[in-house]
Amino acid sequence: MIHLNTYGWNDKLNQLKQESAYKALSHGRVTVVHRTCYEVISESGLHQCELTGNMMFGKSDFELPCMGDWVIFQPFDENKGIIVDMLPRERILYRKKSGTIADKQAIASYVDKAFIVQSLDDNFNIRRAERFMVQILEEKIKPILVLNKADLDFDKQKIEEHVKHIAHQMPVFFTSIHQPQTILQLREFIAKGETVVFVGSSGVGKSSLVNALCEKSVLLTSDISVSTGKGRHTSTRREMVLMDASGVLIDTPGVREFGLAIDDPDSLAKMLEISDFTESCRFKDCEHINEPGCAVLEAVNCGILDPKVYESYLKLRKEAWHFSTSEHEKRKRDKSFSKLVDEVKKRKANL
Ligand SMILES: Nc1nc2c(ncn2[C@@H]2O[C@H](COP(=O)(O)OP(=O)(O)O)[C@@H](O)[C@H]2O)c(=O)[nH]1
Ligand SMILES: [Mg+2]
Ligand SMILES: [Zn+2]
Repeated sequence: MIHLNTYGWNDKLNQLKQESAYKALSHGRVTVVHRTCYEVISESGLHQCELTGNMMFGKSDFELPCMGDWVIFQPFDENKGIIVDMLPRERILYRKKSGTIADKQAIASYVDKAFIVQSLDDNFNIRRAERFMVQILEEKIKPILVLNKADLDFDKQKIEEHVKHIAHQMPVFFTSIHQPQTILQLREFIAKGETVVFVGSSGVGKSSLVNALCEKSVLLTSDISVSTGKGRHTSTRREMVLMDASGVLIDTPGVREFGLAIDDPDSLAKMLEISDFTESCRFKDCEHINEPGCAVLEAVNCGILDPKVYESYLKLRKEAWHFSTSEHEKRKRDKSFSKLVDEVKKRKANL
């Protein structure tokens, strides 16, 4: 029998299950999603499941089950099943679908920690780290900055200076797959039953870190795919792995665009640690751009606040505003469209 506690099952989830009309059926966690097939790990093992029509009806893509979701299913045959219900989602990591503004796609749910992985070469980019951090905090997930390839030459002092302003919001680890001690430290940071997602550009060592943490080759890294020339994009590729007697690790392919899906742009000031200043602005509705008595501008001018952090704040805020307005517009549009459909139906009925 498989103990689902190691996958994060707990009393709270069990209570949620009792509220479902299907509480008598089996439950499990989605470990892989293929187009319409979901691999679900349950107490009795792995099941290949499909959704009932009801579960699909009227849903946007991002509302369908994703990796990490807890579902209720009716098993049949030896290892098949039909998903009939899904427990309310929590702590979801979204990515913006490329080319669209408000369309989001769920990467994983029930995430406890997100390791933002960057490598200590050209890849290190504090602005990008801020961006990931803000998105992750918004989802109530704990961000951790993992600076990998610490065996390479880098200026530690300079890096520490760069991450200073966000170190309160997220712990920073220096790691190398060639320095076991650093992997051990990272490992101790992952508690039993916790779910950890690895995000960051391709090539920074996410899959290598997962392998090092599991002390075996559970995932393909770019080394392997280069030498065999295949395997990198196979659909059966596993992304969720269980670490021995500990947490659940989720690898993601390099996410180039990790758009902000934030509804509350004001929370940004807090995340970037400039809310101490915003509270001292003369006007309550100060936008910190050119208002008199703006404490944020003052802090920039007298060198307390790094102008780069300030710029980053403005940029992220603009994007977040853009997102929340377009999300709002989209809802309005959907509403008026369904109204139109209703009217057409009515008119037809009257003919
Ligand atoms: N020098 C060094 N190379 C690493 C380290 N971690 C990973 N790599 C290498 O970086 C490349 C990309 O690793 P991979 O795990 O596939 O990156 P991913 O795309 O983020 O999953 C591979 O050639 C790894 O061997 C590290 O700590 N130090
Ligand atoms: Mg990888
Ligand atoms: Zn201000």
